[in-house]
Formats: sequence, C-alpha cells, structure tokens
Amino acid sequence: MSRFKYSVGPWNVHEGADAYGPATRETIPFEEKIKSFKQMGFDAIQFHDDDAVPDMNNMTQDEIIGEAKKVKALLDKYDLKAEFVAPRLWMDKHTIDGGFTSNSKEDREFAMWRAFRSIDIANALGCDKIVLWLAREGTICYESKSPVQTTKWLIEAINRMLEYDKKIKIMIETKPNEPVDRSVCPTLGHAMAISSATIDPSRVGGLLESAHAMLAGLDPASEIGFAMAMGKLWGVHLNDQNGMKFDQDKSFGVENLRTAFNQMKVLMENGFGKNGEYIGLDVKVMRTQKQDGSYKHLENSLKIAKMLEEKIMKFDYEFQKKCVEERDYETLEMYVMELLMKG
Ligand code: 3MF
Ligand code: MG
Repeated sequence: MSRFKYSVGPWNVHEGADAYGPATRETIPFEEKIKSFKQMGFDAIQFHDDDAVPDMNNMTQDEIIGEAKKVKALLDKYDLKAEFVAPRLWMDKHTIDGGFTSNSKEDREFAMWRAFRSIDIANALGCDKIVLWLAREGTICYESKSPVQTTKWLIEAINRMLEYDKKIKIMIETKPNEPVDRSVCPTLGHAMAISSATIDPSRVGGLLESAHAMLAGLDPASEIGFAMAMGKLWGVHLNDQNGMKFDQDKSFGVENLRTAFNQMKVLMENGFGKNGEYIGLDVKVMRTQKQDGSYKHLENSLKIAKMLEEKIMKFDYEFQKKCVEERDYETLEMYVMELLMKG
C-alpha cells in the first residue's frame, strides 16, 4: 500500500509521433484514458487547459466554464480529482515567440487570457493549482529579448494571476531548454526567486520534473530537497532521462535507479503529500510500442515508484548514522547499492 497519491496527464498516453516521424498508434478517447488511469491506481488527473476544453480559443468564458463542468462530472463518475490546470502556451500561433514574455504585446495579452481561463477551468474542476511550464518563455536568438525585461514580464504575469483569483496557487515547472534554447526560468532556484519577487510568495511554488533537472545538469533529488526546504514543492513529474540531450520522458527509474531512489527518499523523509500533494508522472511510452502497450510505461513507472517506496522503508537509518559518524561513506554507498540490487 503506497503512502502517496499519484497523478497522470492524458498526454502521457499518446500516438507516438516525434519530430521526425508520424504517429504509430491510434488516438484513445479521453474518457477511455481516465477509466484506465483509475484502474491502474491513479488518484488524480493533470490537465492542460485545452485537454479539458478543446477549441477553447473559439469559446466565451461562460462556454468554457460550462464545458469544464462536464469534465468535472466525468471525473466524479470515476472518483478522480483534478490536480492542476496548465495553460498550453506553446501550440498557438499567438505564442510563436513565447507567451508572457513574447515581444508582441498582443500575444502577451493572449497568454494572459489563456492563464485566466485556465484559472476558471481549475475552479470548475475543483482544484486550486495552476502549473506554468514556460515552454517558449526564453530565446532562440539571444539578442532578441532582454533577460531583465522577460524576467519582469514573467513576474508581472504571475502577479496578474494572483490578483485574478485570491485562492489560486501557481507552480512553476522549470526546464532549462527545449523548445527554447535558453529559458527565462531554468531551475527551481530561479522559480523560488521569482516566487519571492511576486505580490504573494506564499501562493507561488514549484513543480520539479526529473528529466528537466537532468537537462540542467542537476540532480533531481537535490532540486526537490531545495524547494522542500523553502516549503514550496507542491508537485513533481517523475520520469527519467539518459544524459543531457532531448527531453526523453522515460519511465521513472529506468536509466538512473539510484537517483530515482533518492528522489523518492527525499520526498518520503520530508512529508511530501501531507498537504494533499500528488506524485505526478510525466512519461512517454516508446514510439515502437504497439497499440495494446500504450499504458505500459505508466504501469512500469508506478511499479518502480512503489518498489522504491518499499526499499526506502527498509533503509537502515541507524546504519547510515554509524557510517556518517565514522566518515565511512564507501561502506554507506555499498549499503545503498546492495539495498537496491538485492531482491
Ligand atoms: C514538457 C513537459 C510538459 C508539462 C505539461 C504540464 C507536456 O517537458 O514536461 O508536458 O509537464 O505541459 O505543465
Ligand atoms: Mg512535465
């Protein structure tokens, strides 16, 4: 029995298209996906604004809220919660040069419209968290934007969201690059600094994705620990990554098992989940997978996470203390390796 509640987004089950090739699997309807998520043991669903309300750009605020309420009824039917809503600010023609930090004022206003509607959708779905994955907030040509101005625009946009809804909480999902070359807010350290510069730091925190930390050359467990020390880690996207290349969204733990162990360990030791936080997955199944294997990466990631929970329950803190007292870290390291490798 896991001590955590787990969440997943509908985009975790996808058709297999990548930058160099088309889809390899059929689209699975939204309701079928969430039904399967429930059967697999997930407790909550992560949403993009247009996962909940497709075609929202062509709808009024009332119409958007009406559609979102239908999705809430569907969640209720399967006894699932909504964890967060994230404005998808990277697909639209208005966000070619970024959203909140676009050089175009009109496009910055479009990004705000999507952010405000995301808050409306979150309220209709009964959740109080917005995620900002700042996909195109940065540069692909360094001289095209001022790093000072873009940082200020980002803080201003967050302030406007905090003013729009006095209860909403914002989690910044940091990523150093891809699709941009250089992001405005690449690490959780940056997110914490942005938080403290807003009008209500108590409502601005972070979401750490394992692969994103690795792309920044950082250890995800340390990023998690840093934000937890600030009381501001409100979400995670656990997955894995083979080195500093494109964002792979591999199943949790399949490349870096010890790092995965330490992510779970820091979450468990510091009471993650005590305020209702979910352990989120953000994983992609391999493009080679056939239709009937569309969920295998989720099953595997959940299984690995839960197996690591069990390992951590067995972690001998007395033995660790002794090794630390004796400054015998070689023995401590070997203890961890044996713990992970023994059945
Ligand atoms: C990209 C991501 C995103 C975000 C999602 C929710 C598509 O690297 O991780 O997944 O997690 O948009 O904010
Ligand atoms: Mg993510």
